[in-house]
Formats: sequence, C-alpha cells, structure tokens
Amino acid sequence: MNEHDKTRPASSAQLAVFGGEPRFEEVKHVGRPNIGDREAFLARMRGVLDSMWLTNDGPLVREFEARIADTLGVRNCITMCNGTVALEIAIRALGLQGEVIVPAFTFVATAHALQWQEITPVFCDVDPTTHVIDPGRIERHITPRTTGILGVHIWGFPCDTAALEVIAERNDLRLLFDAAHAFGCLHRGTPIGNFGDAAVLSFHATKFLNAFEGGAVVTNDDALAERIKLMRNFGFVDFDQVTYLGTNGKMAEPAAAMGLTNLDALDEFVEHNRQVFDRYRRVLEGLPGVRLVEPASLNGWNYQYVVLDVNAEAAGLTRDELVAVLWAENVRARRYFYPGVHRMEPYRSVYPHSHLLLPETERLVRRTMVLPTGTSVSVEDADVIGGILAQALDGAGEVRRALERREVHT
Ligand code: T4K
Repeated sequence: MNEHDKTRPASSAQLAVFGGEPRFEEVKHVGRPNIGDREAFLARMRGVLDSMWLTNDGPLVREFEARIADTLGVRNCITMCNGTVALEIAIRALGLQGEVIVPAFTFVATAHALQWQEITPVFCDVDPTTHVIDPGRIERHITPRTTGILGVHIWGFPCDTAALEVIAERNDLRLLFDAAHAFGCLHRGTPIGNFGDAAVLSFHATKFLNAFEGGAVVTNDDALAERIKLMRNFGFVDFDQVTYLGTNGKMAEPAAAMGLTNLDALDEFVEHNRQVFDRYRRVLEGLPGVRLVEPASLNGWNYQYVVLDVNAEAAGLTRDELVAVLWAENVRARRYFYPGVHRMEPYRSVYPHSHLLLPETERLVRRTMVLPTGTSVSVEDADVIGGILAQALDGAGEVRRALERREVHT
C-alpha cells in the first residue's frame, strides 16, 4: 500500500461532493492561530493587570520590540496596533507621495495603505515562479510622480532585494517592503527586515507569529525610526508637546504578552510547519497538474503558507473546482489572492485596464490556492487533505459533473 492508498477515501464515490460524509468533522482553516504556552501567557497577563499599565509604550511592548529587533538583527523595531497601520505610518514617514509601484498579487492592505493617503498604487506584474514583484518590469512604470517601490515578500518568499535596491538608487526612490508574511524568514542568510529603507511586519492572528492583532516597522535607519515612533503616538514628545502630525498606532500590553509568548515557541512552530509541508509534498508528488510552490531556498523559511499551483488542463479540474472539493470535506482552502488587488475597488473602477499590464498576476490569481497549515493541522491531516486532492484528480470527470449538479460555489 503506498502513501496515497492509505489516505484517500477507498473510492472517489466517497468524496463529499458525491454525497459522502465530509472527511473532517471539525473545519480545517487556513490561518488558525499558532498559540504558545498558555500558562506563560496568563502569567504575563496577570502582570499586566497587577501593574495597571495597559498600553502606551509599556514594559511588555518594549520587551517585545527588543526581542524582535534582536531576532532579526535590525537596529529598530517599532510595534503597532496592526500591520496595515504600520504600513500607513511607514509610507508617511518615508515621505512617499504621488505614485508608488507595488504588486497587485498581494493582500489588499498593501495597496489600501497607499490609497488611504491619496497615493496612487501603480501595479507592477510579478515573477511567475517566485510570485514577487518582477524587477525587470518596474522601470517602465516610473513617471515624474513616482516616489517609491513597495515590494511584498509574499508567502515569506523574498523579493529580489538586490535588484530592487539598484533600481531604487538609480531612480532616487524610497524602497519599502511589506514583510507581513515573512517574519523569521532569511534572504541569502540575512533576516528579512534588513533590506531597503524599512520593512513592515504583521502579527495578525493568522500570521506565523501572532499578537492577536499587531504589526511593526523594522528599520536600520535611526532617524526614520524616531519619526515613526512620534507618528505612532500622535506626535507627542513629552506630556504637552506635539512636534509632528501623528495618529494612534500603538500596540497594547496584552498584544505584546501574546507576541512574547509566541516568540518563545517560534522554533516549535517552524518545525511543525516544516513537517506538515513535507507531508503535503510527499502526498502531492506526482499528481497531475498540481504543484507545491516553494521559495528558492527552504533554508530560513517559516513554512507559514502552503501554496499550490493548479494547471487546470493537466489536472482535469480547475483551481476553483479543487477548492470546492475541499470545502465539501470541511477543508477551507483559500484562493489567496483572488481576484488580484487591481480587480478590487477602488482600483477596478479607476484603472479598468490595468490587467492588460499584469499577465502573470492574472494567471496566478486563477491558479493559486492555499492549504491549511499551522499547529492546528497535523501531519495526518495533511495526508488526508492530499489524499482528497489525489482522489478528486483520479475521478476528475465525475467530480466536475458532480460539482455542476451541486452548483457548489466558493
Ligand atoms: N500585507 C499583507 C501581504 C498581508 O497579508 C496582510 C494581512 C497585511 C499586509 C495587513 O496586516 P494586518 O493589518 O492584518 O496585520 C487574513 C488576515 O485578516 C490578514 O491579516 C492577512 N493579511 C490575510 C492574508 O489573511 P482573511 O480575511 O482572508 O482571513 P480571516 O481573517 O477570515 O482569517 C482566515 C481564517 O483564519 C478564518 O477563516 C479562521 C481562521 N482564524 C482567523 C482569525 C482572525 C482563526 O481561527 N482565528 C482567528 O482569530 O484575511
């Protein structure tokens, strides 16, 4: 009996799309939080309550910032209430205005953080292999209004930072990275967070390292870090003195307590993710039209996203059909980042033709899906999920007809 035989339903007729019972009683999600030692978290929270210091640059926030900076080997870490506000503040502190070049194959927050400040996101296509912004296509988008490049280390896959730094330098542009997915990832041996002018992290519940909600800007530029600190706290330098336009981007102590607790468990999280990924890789190997997308180097990756590329012609089923098969089994695979930010409002109405310059993005948003991983997904779950996919591909024609009958929508 090989790996596939052990894990798939005995026949495709048992798949839930044909009326069988879902393979999972409890729904399997993409993005269930990784949670460290509960007792350690509760002890920290008791300390917070006892001290009555709940927010505003509290001791746990400071400790969290020092630990993040130390982990990444970066001079400054300024935590925030979430990754989106961290992006907004970093963009403003860098003096970005006019137009900024950014990929459309990303979570919508990347572009919104610009548009929110009336800066135009100019969408640039991505590399079909690495899924990150294609440096070869950036310069054609530069106009006299361009002030920066905002690269996204999507899935924790590093951007081509060297090429982007050259382009930024040559054109006198600022270079910011959205590293929401990339905490704990290395690029050529250097922790992500050390490239460009600054990088933004997210500690949202669904991220590799979560603080319930949270984010941070990390930078080796001390002057920039000072500006960001002021902007995060309304521009206050002292009790009654405001020297800068600011907002409220502060992280509160409970978030830092969660962040610190999860930092302590980081090695366990990455090891768990790695084992789940390895099992997916084994089960999916050789299946027609389905490929696990990997970074150029697995060394120094956090394995937080299990990304599949579906070639519908070779698979006999489309990405959407495979997602529907999984949802019927209570596996909430996601179509990240469908339909592409350029096809979301307000960008779709303002730039109705932007897709013409984004052929690779258009292709990826139709082919890419993300499978559950993280500490709430076991290696055995990965076996079962891979087995469901194998079974569906085995009976592709019947599965398609069953889906048409069920009119399953995802
Ligand atoms: N840049 C990039 C590249 C990003 O991906 C993100 C966020 C940002 C910037 C902005 O950072 P933040 O401002 O969020 O810090 C989720 C997250 O809400 C979002 O943080 C994340 N990217 C994005 C990739 O995914 P949704 O709407 O797709 O997922 P959501 O919130 O429905 O959660 C997914 C699943 O996770 C749920 O179905 C169940 C599970 N879940 C979720 C939460 C919140 C839990 O089990 N427990 C939970 O507490 O956006």
